[in-house]
Order: sequence, then C-alpha cells, then structure tokens
Amino acid sequence: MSMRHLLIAVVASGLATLNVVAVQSASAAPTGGNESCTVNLSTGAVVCDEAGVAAQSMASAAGLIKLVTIYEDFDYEGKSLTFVGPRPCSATTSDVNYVVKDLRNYRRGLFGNWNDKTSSVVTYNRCDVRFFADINFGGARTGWINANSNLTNYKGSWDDRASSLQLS
Ligand SMILES: [Ca+2]
Ligand SMILES: [Ca+2]
Repeated sequence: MSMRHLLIAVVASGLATLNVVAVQSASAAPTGGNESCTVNLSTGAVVCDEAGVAAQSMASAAGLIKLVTIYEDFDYEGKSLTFVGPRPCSATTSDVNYVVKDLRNYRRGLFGNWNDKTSSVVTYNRCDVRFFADINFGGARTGWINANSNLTNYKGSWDDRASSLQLS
C-alpha cells in the first residue's frame, strides 16, 4: 500500500470511528471516545484501537469480562484504559479481587503513561475501585468507588492523582 493510500485508509477509518462515537453518545452509557486500550489482567496483554472493537473482540473471545475503565478526561471522555479479567468481582468490598500496582506500566505514544492521568472512572460486573496516590498501593487512598464522572469532586480532588488501584 502506498503512503497516499495508507493515509486515505487511516482517514476513512477515523471517519468511521467518529460516526460510531456520534451515534453512541446519544445514549447514557459512557463511550470513551478517542483511543481505547484494553488490558487482560490474567496475561498482561494490551490491545489498543480507536473504536475499541478489536479490544472488545479480544476480551469476548477469551471469555473475559470488563472490570473497570479509567478515562483521561471528565465525563468518560478522552483516552481510556479498560481492565478485563476472567471473573466478576465478589459481592463484598471486604476483599480485593484484582490489583493494578503501577499505572506507569500502561503507556501510549505521545500520551505517555497512565500515572496521574485518571479524571473519571466506571466499574463493571460488581467491581468497585479504590485508587492510591502512589504506586504499589502507597500514599493516600480513596474509598470504594462505583463510578465517578469528575474526580475533582471526590474528597478534595482525585483528579490526575491515581498511581495504582485495587478492585473489589
Ligand atoms: Ca486527566
Ligand atoms: Ca499519583
């Protein structure tokens, strides 16, 4: 494929993505927009694409379910990072079902890594999330959060602060 054709293909796929986002944004469900990446917490494998289609097919083919999605911007917008796993979280928050000890491990080109970037969050499949200000679950922590569209509003602001997280 020539560079010119490659460019046209990229632009065309970008337009297709925009159409999908425009349709989805009519519903209440967060769409993420922009580029989304999905992490398989069983294997550590990461898949990224604009519309999240490849990531979703990877997850469903492997029998994995969504656990949590963190977003770069408020209102579930901007780049997103979704963690998937083999089982739902437990019904209680007295245990920890999944952990992400260092958000610096997830990076994407010019965006850099996910340390101190999270501005909104949604959980799935009985999970709640607890953020920590430092890696390896250090420093200040939040309570268990089901969803939050603007982390500046959480306990004196947790915007752009999370460095690690736990799910329960
Ligand atoms: Ca942010
Ligand atoms: Ca931090």
